Amino acid sequence: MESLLIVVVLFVILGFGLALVRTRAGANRQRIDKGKTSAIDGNSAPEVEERPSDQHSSTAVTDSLAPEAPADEDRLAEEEEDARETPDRVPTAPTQPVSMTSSLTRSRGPFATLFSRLRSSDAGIEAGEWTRLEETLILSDMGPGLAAELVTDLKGKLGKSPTALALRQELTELLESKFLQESRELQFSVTTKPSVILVVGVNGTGKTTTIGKVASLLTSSGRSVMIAAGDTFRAAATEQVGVWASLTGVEVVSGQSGADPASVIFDAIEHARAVGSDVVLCDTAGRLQTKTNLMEELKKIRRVAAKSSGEVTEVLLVIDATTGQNGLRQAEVFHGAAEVTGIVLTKLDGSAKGGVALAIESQFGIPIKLVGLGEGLLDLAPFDPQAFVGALIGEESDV
Ligand SMILES: Nc1nc2c(ncn2[C@@H]2O[C@H](COP(=O)(O)OP(=O)(O)O)[C@@H](O)[C@H]2O)c(=O)[nH]1
Ligand SMILES: [Mg+2]
Repeated sequence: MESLLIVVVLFVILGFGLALVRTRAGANRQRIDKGKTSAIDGNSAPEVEERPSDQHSSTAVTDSLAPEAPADEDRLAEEEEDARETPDRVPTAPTQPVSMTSSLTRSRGPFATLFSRLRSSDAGIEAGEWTRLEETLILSDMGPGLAAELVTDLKGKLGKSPTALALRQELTELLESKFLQESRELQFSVTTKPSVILVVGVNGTGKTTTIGKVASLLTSSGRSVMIAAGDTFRAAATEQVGVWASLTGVEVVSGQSGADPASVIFDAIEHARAVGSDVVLCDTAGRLQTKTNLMEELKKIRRVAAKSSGEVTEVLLVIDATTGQNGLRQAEVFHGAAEVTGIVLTKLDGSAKGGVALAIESQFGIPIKLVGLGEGLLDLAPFDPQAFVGALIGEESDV
């Protein structure tokens, strides 16, 4: 009898415990759902599907231009291949801007070591140091070809055994001279509204984050901005873009998950035109440059956007500086598919390989326009070659 009582009491306690756990889980789920909804609702994003006339016009354009459908298997393979897949992080508040010098600390490390060793030798640098300089240039991801060319040029100009100071000065001049582009400003149409900025690149490079940062930059300079949620592949992509938009107070136009991205972007541009927005920032899904179908999809996005009533003034390729030399291949293929007008080099704060910027610009002549220096809203800076070279190889006082 006594043991029966104990069993009954145990059951009652267990039941009560289970009920408590369920209630907590339910409360959590509700909180997360609420967060999702408010991110989208907060921007009162017009659903493209709710505007039949727009939908019709864009379908007509996209259908006539349609290449073969991109294979979803490619997307999945791509997601699996890409170990740097986006963790869907968004900032909760703007941060203080980060300086290029503090961001490139890791890139600068090998140069600082090299120059501090060279400085200790009064008699000019020794033969073996040229090899170390070349290695340091390669380590910073300028690429072996460019590194060898720089060392040959330096030897030609300075002789075999220059002082560390002379070497640093000449290296600075040479590196700066490799950045040939004069205009790094974002371009806007003077005749057509809206100006359209397509943002493209491989997975996880920072496209969506860059869109949030650029939206902040443009709205603070008085432009009215709209975001087209053109990454219709990843389920959380629209939500992510919505959070960035709510931080900057701009409207998002999105389509349904899996919708044709070209169509969503077209509709967003037409909507922006109708309400008089100055600029449409178009997010796109990440794609590996090796996937032909996805690059075809990108060409289609470019063509369809060009047929809209806006004007495509920029195609920004977002490259993760930590990818190093692969960035060169990305620049080549994306440029071939979408006529890239500028590079945004992100994650310079976490990279020891900032030199890829130099390799890309000197090889393809595409200007580096902006650099990402962190995850916050303000961690975006115009690219300044002199500041970049100074931050990369260290200040003169370091030598
Ligand atoms: N450290 C650093 N992280 C960045 C930068 N830009 C983006 N990220 C991070 O990179 C990850 C992927 O960014 P996301 O914008 O989602 O990439 P997307 O897939 O190209 O749209 C996120 O965790 C971002 O916070 C940057 O300039 N510096
Ligand atoms: Mg994204």
